[in-house]
This record gives sequence, structure tokens and C-alpha cells, in this order.
Amino acid sequence: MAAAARKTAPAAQSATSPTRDFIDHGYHVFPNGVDPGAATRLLTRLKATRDWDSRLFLTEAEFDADPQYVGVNPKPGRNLLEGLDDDLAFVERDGAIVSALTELLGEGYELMNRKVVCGVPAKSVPAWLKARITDNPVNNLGAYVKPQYRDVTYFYGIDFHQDLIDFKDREADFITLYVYIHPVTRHDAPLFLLEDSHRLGATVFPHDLEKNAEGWLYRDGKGGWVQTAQKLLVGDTGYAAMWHACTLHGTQPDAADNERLSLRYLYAKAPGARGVGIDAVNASLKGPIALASTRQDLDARGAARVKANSVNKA
Ligand SMILES: O=C(O)CCC(=O)C(=O)O
Repeated sequence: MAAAARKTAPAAQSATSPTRDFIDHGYHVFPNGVDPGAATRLLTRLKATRDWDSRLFLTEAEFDADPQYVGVNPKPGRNLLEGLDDDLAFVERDGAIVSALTELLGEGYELMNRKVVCGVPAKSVPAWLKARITDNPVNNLGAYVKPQYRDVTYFYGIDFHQDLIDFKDREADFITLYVYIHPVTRHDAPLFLLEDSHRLGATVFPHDLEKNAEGWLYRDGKGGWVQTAQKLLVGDTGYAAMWHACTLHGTQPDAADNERLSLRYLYAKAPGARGVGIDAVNASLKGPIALASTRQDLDARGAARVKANSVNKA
């Protein structure tokens, strides 16, 4: 009986539950990750779809003839993960992942989006492009990639941001799940995550961050601040972590010889769910959980109008 009672106790009360980790630090790392064999098989399949090098990119003349800054990410009908449900079961049906998502988001939680993210290595970025984008805060390269390859999101680093950035007027009722499908070291553009940064709630990008000996001092522009520690998400094939939509994270340009391929999922609270883990997390925040305007780094076309980058100084 005692064992049964322990087994059915709410996971949120366990010291290592995802909800507890989200409340305390804004993220949760899955201690056992997901099946590395299945991850490697998927990687092989994805790698075979294209040459993951400078051939991904438009020429400068092609780009300048008709610059397109929006609508360049994967979307329904143009997503490399479409039709790969069986190949993705090692993530989507993994027991620990399903249990964590259910605890945080409720039975019937919803998949909002899933895609491959590629950290493009410096050697694959054409010189003309590097000259234009160095030190931009958001180097999503979709605008510069040939249209047929826009079924993946390509980054050459992105400054510390909240995933709420893409969802103005939406509450932080969703989480991001990230899975590495090959080993990721310090040199493979790992995610840099700022522990405890979620506590200030939603703030506008670019964020007010000052590097210091303990990590980063993060201010919300309204008198609130939190001292954060910088955590590098590095790990082997099958490494999996998830974070709150207000948790700051970013990447530096990929310093390795090879691209970094990862799976990125957004999962939302089940419709009508009440009193689930994410509600407890959001109730613990000191700031808002939604913003009418999430960023001020872009001009009217969607091009960068700010040249500044914190994560590159990390
Ligand atoms: O994988 C990357 O390089 C950055 C991804 C990221 O921060 C995001 O998708 O929100």
C-alpha cells in the first residue's frame, strides 16, 4: 500500500519533477534522455536529404533581387519532419517525455509545432552573408536559404530570447522541448540557458543583460531583476531538455566543422486544462505571462535594425 501510495502521489511533489524544476529554475533536463539508436537512425535519414553546406544558400544577387524576411521557416506543407511520425516516436512516445508533458500541460496536451533546427557552421556561411549578419541578434538564416530548403530552420546563432517572442498576445501556456540527435559539445552551438530567468515573466527582446562573475544580471526594465546562472546544454545523442516560454536561452555561431541538427518541439496546455503544472509555474512568476509586443529589433520588412548580441560574449 505504501508503495502504491508513493507511486500515485502527484509528480509535482517530487523533488525532481518537471513542474518543480520549472518553478525553481525554468527548465528540466531528462536524466535518461531518449533512445540514442533511434536518434541516430533519424539523423542518417535527415542528413541524406541535402548537402548541409554552402549549397544551401542563395547567391547575394539572388537574395538582393527579392529579399524575403518573413515566411521563411518550416510551415505545414514544407516541414522536413512531415510524414516522419514513426521515426519520431522515440521522442513523442517516450514514457518520461509523455509523463512530463502530461504533468505540466495536462492530459490531451497539444503539439503546436515540431521542426528540425540546424546550427550552420561558419565554414558553410557564404562570406557575403557573414559580412551582413555578424553580431545581429537573431541570425535565423531562412531568408538567405534557397526556397526548397526552408523546411528546416537554420541558425547562425541567436541572442538570449524567450520563446514567447514569436507569440505576441499569447499566454506562456506552452513549453519548448529540445532533443539532440548527435553529441553536442561546447563547439557545436549548444543551447546556452539562463537559469531562473523565467522568474521575471515576459519581457521585450532584446533583453537587458549584464555579464558578471556569477552569470548574467537580468533586468526587466520596471525595477525587477534576477541574478541568473548560465547553463550550457551539452550532451550525447538523445539528450533532451525542455524549458518555459519565458526562460532566456540562445546560441553562438557554430564553431565546429559540422552542422548541428536538433529537434525542436512546442507543446501547449491541453484545451480547458486547469490546475496543471504550467499553471503553478506561471503563478510563481513575478511578471506578466503575455505581452502585446514581444520584440523591438526588427524594421517594418522584418530585417534587423539592431546590431547587438549578448550571447556571443558569453
Ligand atoms: O538551435 C538553435 O541554434 C537556437 C534555437 C532556439 O533558440 C530556438 O529555436 O528558440
